[in-house]
Formats: sequence, structure tokens, C-alpha cells
Amino acid sequence: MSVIDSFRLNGRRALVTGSSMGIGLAIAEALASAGAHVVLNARNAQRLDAACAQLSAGGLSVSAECFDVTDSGSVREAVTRIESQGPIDILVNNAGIQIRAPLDQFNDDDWRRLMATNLDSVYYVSKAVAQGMIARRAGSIINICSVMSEVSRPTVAPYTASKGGVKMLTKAMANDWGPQGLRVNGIGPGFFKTELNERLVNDPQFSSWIVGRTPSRRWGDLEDLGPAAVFLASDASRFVNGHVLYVDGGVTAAL
Ligand code: NAP
Ligand code: GCO
Repeated sequence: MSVIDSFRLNGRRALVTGSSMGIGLAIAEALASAGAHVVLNARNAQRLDAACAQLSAGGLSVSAECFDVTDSGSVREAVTRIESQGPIDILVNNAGIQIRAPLDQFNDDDWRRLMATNLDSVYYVSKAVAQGMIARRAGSIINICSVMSEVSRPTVAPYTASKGGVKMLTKAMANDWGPQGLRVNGIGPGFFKTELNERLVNDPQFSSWIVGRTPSRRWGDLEDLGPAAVFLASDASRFVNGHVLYVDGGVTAAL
């Protein structure tokens, strides 16, 4: 197989959670552009259908499954439905939320909602999808981590804890499922202009600070993430397992 051909995903099927917008939609578009059929997911059916229509209009092979990744029963039902149409060869656990507040004032219900979305869901969806991957002794799982998997800052302690958990669950999954033919890796995006960060993007002081903290001296562009996802989803990374690839302009390398 040529080096370039090792990046192709023709004949593969992918599920990307939380892919009606932002990083998930960008990754879904990249995987589909590399040849995969991609199943998009989110809770809001209208936005999900719009995202599906947008990628289909561009000639990409996509479909949609509307379910809440925090509901383990719905997750199992959706995975069964998706697998009835063909195997899930690639899973990207992307769905996630951010809630910012000083830890001593954090709302307990917000803690549970954030942990359920950012961490519990990675366990629910991965365990459901891994059943088929283990049976086929093949599959690539990519968990979306964060700069906050390595460092933190004030007001995002629960998010930091959740993303630290996703990083270590990624490594643990590689240990449990590597011997069964699966690869489990992470992508750690830096600071990207998405709805999740709208408040930060619109704060000139924060934006100036984070650009100054980033060696590449800019916010991330969503197009920066697709190639990393295609790499980890494809045979190009066939001997990469338990790794977290930071696509962050160098911010985790800087004091
Ligand atoms: P976003 O623009 O807010 O998009 C979040 C997506 O997840 C939406 O499609 C949303 O659709 C979906 N979602 C939320 N809760 C869900 C649930 N319970 N079930 C199914 N889908 C759900 O966020 P983003 O910035 O792209 O972030 C995506 C991921 O990247 C998150 O895990 C985030 O922690 C991580 N990340 C982001 C950045 C950044 O700079 N933006 C950096 C590092 C890591 P519905 O609301 O319709 O469900
Ligand atoms: C924040 C941001 C960050 C980014 C991202 C960085 O408030 O600091 O939301 O957490 O979203 O996770 O990698």
C-alpha cells in the first residue's frame, strides 16, 4: 500500500458524535472527504439534518442518527440501528459541553450534566461500538480530549477533570482492546472558534492572552483538525495506539 493510499478511508463507515456543528462537523467532513461513509449525530434533529444536507450537497456520503450520548439505552439502540446498515469501523467520541464557574460556586447538577456528556458518554458509546469491532478484530476509536487534559485555568475545573478522564480512558481502552485488534487514540484540540467558546472569542482580552500563549500565535481553524482525524482513523496510523495527538499550535508545549 502506498503512503498516500494508507490515508484513504474508502469502504469504511464512521460514527462521529456531536457532529451537527463545530469540531465534530469538521471531523465528519474530513473523514467523508477521505472516502468514508459518515454517520452524523446530535440531539437537535433540525441542526443535524441541516449538517447532513450541507455535506451531502458537497457530494459526501453521510447519514444522520439523532440520539443523546448521555442516555446509555438510546446509545445501544442507535448503535444497533447503525450496525444493521453496515459495520462501524471508525468512532469519534466528540460530543461535549463546557460550563464555566468558580469551583466553590459550581452547581452540582451542572457537574453531573458536564461529566455525563464529556466522560460517561465516551464509555457508553465506545462500549456499544466496541462489541462489533471486537468481533471483527478491527476498529479505530478517536476520543476528543483537550488542552485541559494536560493543564487547567480558573473556572473550568469540572471540564478539566472530565477531559483528564477522557485522556486516561483513551489509554485504558487501548490496553483493554489493543489485543483484540482495536486502536484507541485521542486528539487534543487547542483553542478553536466554535459555539462552545463563543464567550472567549468575543472577549478581546482573553483572545489576546490565548494567542500570546500559543506558539503559533493564532486560534485554531476547524480545518486544522481534519487531517489529524483522518490520520488516526486510517491505516496510516496502524501502529499508533493509546496516543493523544495535540493539535493546539503548541500551547501545551509552552510555559
Ligand atoms: P460545539 O460547537 O458546542 O458542538 C457540540 C456538538 O455536540 C453539537 O453538535 C451538539 O449538538 C453536540 N452535543 C452536545 N451534547 C450532546 C449530547 N448529549 N448528545 C449528542 N450530541 C451532543 O462544541 P465544539 O467546540 O465543537 O466541541 C466539540 C468537542 O471538542 C467537545 O468534546 C469539546 O470539549 C472539545 N474541544 C473543543 C475545543 C474548542 O476549542 N472548541 C477545544 C478542545 C476540545 P446538540 O446540542 O444538538 O446535541
Ligand atoms: C476554556 C475553553 C477550553 C477549550 C478547549 C481547550 O474555557 O478554557 O473552553 O477549555 O474549549 O478545551 O483545549
